[in-house]
Amino acid sequence: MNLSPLQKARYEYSPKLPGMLRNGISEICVKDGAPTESVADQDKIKALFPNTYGKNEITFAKGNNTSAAKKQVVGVILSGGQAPGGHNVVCGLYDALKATDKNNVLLGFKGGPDGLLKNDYIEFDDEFIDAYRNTGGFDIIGSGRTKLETQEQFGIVAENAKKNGLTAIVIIGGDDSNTNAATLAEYMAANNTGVQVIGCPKTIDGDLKNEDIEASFGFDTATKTYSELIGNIERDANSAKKYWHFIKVMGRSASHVALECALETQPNICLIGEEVAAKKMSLAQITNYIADAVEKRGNNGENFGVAIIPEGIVEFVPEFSALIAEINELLAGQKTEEFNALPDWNAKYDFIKKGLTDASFAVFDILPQGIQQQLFLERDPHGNVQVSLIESEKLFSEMVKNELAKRKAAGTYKGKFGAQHHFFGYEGRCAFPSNFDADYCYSLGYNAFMLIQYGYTGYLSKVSNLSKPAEEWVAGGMPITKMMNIERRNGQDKPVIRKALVELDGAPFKYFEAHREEWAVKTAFTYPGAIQYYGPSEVCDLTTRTLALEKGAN
Ligand code: FBP
Repeated sequence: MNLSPLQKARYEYSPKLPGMLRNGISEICVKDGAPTESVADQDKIKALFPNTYGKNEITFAKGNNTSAAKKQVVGVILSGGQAPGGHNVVCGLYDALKATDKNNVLLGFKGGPDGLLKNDYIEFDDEFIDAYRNTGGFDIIGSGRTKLETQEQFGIVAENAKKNGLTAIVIIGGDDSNTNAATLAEYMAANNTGVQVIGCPKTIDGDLKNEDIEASFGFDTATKTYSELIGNIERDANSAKKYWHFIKVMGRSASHVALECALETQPNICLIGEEVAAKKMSLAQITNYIADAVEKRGNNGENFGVAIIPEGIVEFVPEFSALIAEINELLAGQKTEEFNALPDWNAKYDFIKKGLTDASFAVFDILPQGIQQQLFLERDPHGNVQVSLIESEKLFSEMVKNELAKRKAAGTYKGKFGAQHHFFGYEGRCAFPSNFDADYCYSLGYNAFMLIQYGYTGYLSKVSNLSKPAEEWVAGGMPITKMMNIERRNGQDKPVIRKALVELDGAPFKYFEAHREEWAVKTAFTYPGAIQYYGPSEVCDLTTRTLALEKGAN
């Protein structure tokens, strides 16, 4: 096989473990912490998780390993969107399992939760694992988005676990997947299957975190990758001085990715969905906010700039969410066929006008035609608008263009406006993990096995103190139920992990808020450059500005 020089070099990289896990398996003991409670709805969550609720947080420490000797057969899945470092979670898990007893077995179930349902797996060995160390992607076993949530599915998983003699299952996933890990753990415990379930916090979106889980893995590498690209674009903008670049970045719901990229690159504009929702901003207000910066810069002779738009932004605009809900209603059931049979866009436009309330039609009517058509034509299998496909970078640039034309006619805007559009998402999800993600993920996997070995179930592998060097990281476990509350999903009350949105009184947003007026008008770009894997630690091992600010940096 032809390997790139970096790939070869990364195979040789030894991920750093937290100091407390470095003395070898026989030197890892458990320190019990306090019992836990769910973030809200304690009585309801307790009633739904009688076997796994309220357990103690734990940390590992250097000391005599007192876990019972037992042959372990562990199954692992990768679940949901790719995130850099997933391979290292599997490698860390494998290494800890084999270091404990070389007869232990790790099975990788293919294609995400489907692999557990179809009993489709491979058994890992050294050669297999070595080909994936410190590499990006989830191709080691693939991933999938099937939700493991029904009793019937749990029954099938339990059956397959029994067939393979599984003692534990590790689910590497985001908030939904770890919610399912908690429910599966409860099912396995309630049915005395003897199968433990452990979760690992993954998602580039950064929205699976709380005071215990400081970061989900992949966020560091993905945001560094996007920030490199945004910095390069900023330099191009500042060189050519002729374009405004509208850059959409991934993050299905929360705006953590956009915020981190803004902290790294100091663009002129960065929208934050959570702020838009809190201030109940309309599309026109957002447009004016961007147009004001373009106007001020243009009138200073700077007809260029960079605006970062989070992928999930439109769902945070109240009038837009109302419009989407009405469109979903308008085309429910048979009406989609009726709509599709209309001969041309004019006829469809009339149908839409008749079907929407005046308020929603007014919102619809100010959208560029391309976006209007997107709302009606690209629908998911349930007939709903696919909000994630909306090209919000084009939506806002078009609306800004129209607003600037009005300002030009009124004589207030004297500049020129030309736009370029970008979407950075898939570019970052499978990058070679940064040293931080390589170390963090390996530690999460290694630690997940220690939780298994010590008999825990329904726990999330937890590695904290992450803004410090790895030596000082703290390894342990947190009951997943601690992160749960009851939310309304598809018309039903469900126990779910609470998604971590950007906190408007949190240090990262406050820092951004304090600087953004200056960045909007001045050219204050910063250029993070490419991820560095080799070189001084302060260049290669540093994690995100978000985490640094959360931990008290200036
Ligand atoms: P997870 O929450 O599963 O980690 O996925 C996050 C994400 O990368 C989002 O940022 C993005 O909106 C979504 O996945 C895209 O997923 P897909 O490639 O399946 O359409």
